[in-house]
Amino acid sequence: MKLDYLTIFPEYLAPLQLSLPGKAIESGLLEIAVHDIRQWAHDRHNTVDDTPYGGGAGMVMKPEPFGEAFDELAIAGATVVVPTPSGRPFTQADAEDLATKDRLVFLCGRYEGIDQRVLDHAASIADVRELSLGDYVLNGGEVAALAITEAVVRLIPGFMGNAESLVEESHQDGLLEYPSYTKPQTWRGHEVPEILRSGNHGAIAAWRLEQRRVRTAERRPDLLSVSELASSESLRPER
Ligand code: 6GU
Repeated sequence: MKLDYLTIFPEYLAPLQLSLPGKAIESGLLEIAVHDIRQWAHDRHNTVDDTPYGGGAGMVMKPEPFGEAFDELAIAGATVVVPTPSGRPFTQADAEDLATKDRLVFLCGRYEGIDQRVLDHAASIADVRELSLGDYVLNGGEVAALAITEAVVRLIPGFMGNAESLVEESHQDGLLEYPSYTKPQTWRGHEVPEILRSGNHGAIAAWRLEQRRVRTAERRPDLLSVSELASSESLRPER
């Protein structure tokens, strides 16, 4: 998979060369290119933003540098990912879909956003996905692009060392993960639950499933269907 990033803060994306993606780069599974949008700005100050038509606060990223970047990078046919709080919520399903693509081009906007025509033009030659990480505001798309990248590349076959930890995972089936424990058996007065040391694999699986349901009901009730909520032991009204 080829990954391109357009940003005015290329240093912000330095972590791409570290950690998990780093190994995938060395193995040739991933090819990563970070581009400073200012290289396609040609005035004396390499201006990439301007005041908004219609007035209002902040600055808008100008279209021309993006246009030149699109031409030089030949983005036609690519999947263009635009991290923005105005996007649709980014989910594991999006990550799974993006993991099947040959080429992702991330547009990292700063300021109040990118001129809409950049997105309209990109959509005429490529598959554009405007995605949000959640209901809060970041200063720009860089950190979101890193998060989306990590969610995607770990799904590429051959990327993760441990295939099992991919399967048995939160959000694959709509429930949060069960709590995990390792040695020692007692730590600072806290015990590993007895059942996990019982050797009864059926009972352990049942306990873990119940933990997942309780956690999900407490922390993410939005993930549970009405019927699952009603059948959850602790939440059923007493009769
Ligand atoms: Cl994807 N981008 C920015 N700039 N802010 C965000 C976001 C994305 N998701 C939540 N806030």
